[in-house]
Amino acid sequence: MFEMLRVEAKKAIEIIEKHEFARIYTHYDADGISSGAIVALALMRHGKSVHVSFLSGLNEGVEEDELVIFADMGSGYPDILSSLESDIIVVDHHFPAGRIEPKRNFAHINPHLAGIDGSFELSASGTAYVLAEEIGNNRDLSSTALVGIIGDKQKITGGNLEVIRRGVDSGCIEERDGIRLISGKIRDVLRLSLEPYLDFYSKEDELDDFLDRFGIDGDREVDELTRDEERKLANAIAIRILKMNSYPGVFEDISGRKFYLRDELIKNAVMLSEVINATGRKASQSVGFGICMRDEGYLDRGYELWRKFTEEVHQEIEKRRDQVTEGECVRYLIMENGTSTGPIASVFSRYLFSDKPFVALNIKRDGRVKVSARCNRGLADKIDLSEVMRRSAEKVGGRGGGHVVAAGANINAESVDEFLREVDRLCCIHLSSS
Ligand SMILES: [Mn+2]
Repeated sequence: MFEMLRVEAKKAIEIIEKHEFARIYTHYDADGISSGAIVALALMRHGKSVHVSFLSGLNEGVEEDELVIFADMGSGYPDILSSLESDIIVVDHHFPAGRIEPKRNFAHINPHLAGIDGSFELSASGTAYVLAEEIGNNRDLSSTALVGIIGDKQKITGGNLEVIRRGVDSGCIEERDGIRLISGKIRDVLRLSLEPYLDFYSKEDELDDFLDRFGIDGDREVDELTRDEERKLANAIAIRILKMNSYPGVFEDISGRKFYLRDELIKNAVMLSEVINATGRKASQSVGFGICMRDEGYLDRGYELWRKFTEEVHQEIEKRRDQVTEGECVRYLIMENGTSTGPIASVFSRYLFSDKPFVALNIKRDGRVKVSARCNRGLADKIDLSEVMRRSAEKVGGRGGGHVVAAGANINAESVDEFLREVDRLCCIHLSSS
């Protein structure tokens, strides 16, 4: 399955061998942090030294160096790649846009260029794992790849399944039947979970009724449930999700298999991914990176950031769900100095408003606007949000892109109205032309 990726990975290794040092730029989300850790560990084990920086996008400004490696970013920015006086390796799964004319040595490891669906079937972390496996004996890093697979809400199929299979074969990933949930007592998990989102956060009485009705002991640890207890819980969650008018695919997305990771500091793969994601969202990527590098010193801080971030997102969801504006073909929410837009847009588009794409805008004090657009896979057959974000942002002098189901943009505050009109118009065109 990875033959074509491995050809490009071999090219990357030829470039790596010319250098003693690599500057690594990676994205600040769970897929980016885990990709960065996989590449960094593989290079360090191979005797190279590295420096890792986290960016929210490539437009943030990148320093040239002898060897620059981009992880979970790069493929969508051919102009920037073409302008750098550096040897460049891109390890990405975003859809490649435009022609890259590299000034020096260049390798582009991207599933889309190798016959694999990078939107759903191979994350950047999985792509980084393919490179790591080519560099040396790095099979244990397959468990780190799961952080990005889960973080990017990818499917456990295709390339991702192949990465997991390698981990299972080498004993570092343990697969169990069940649903993928965070760790903790059932009561806390149901209240705090964002994937699935179950709308219990400040509804403690409703949660008690729910547990009673299904005969579930809320004090049991999710990671220690018997098969029967697990089945009962899964059934109750499925019913809850159905009643919320969610996108029907959400239950399928979390059920079937769950994963425990022998070599990681946090054994439950979902919990690990959530903690890493939270560190990025709270601008403490180095904590998440440290946890991916398996340095125990970062663990307590990671859990603390996770708790804080998760509670903030729940509070923001409850505060904002009545402020949502209905467009023709999208819904949107405009926040000023809000918390991060991505997690809120994800929950809204998958659980609370699943019939249209959702766009969350956060206007920051400096007048810049961070935009996150999300839709569920049911809508993705018709709408390509990466194109919608790219074109709408370009129309107002900003920049956008991403994935079919999860995309983003950066624009200026004065162009919000025009931008949203264009987003709505393009979504309508996508919907009607399919
Ligand atoms: Mn990614």
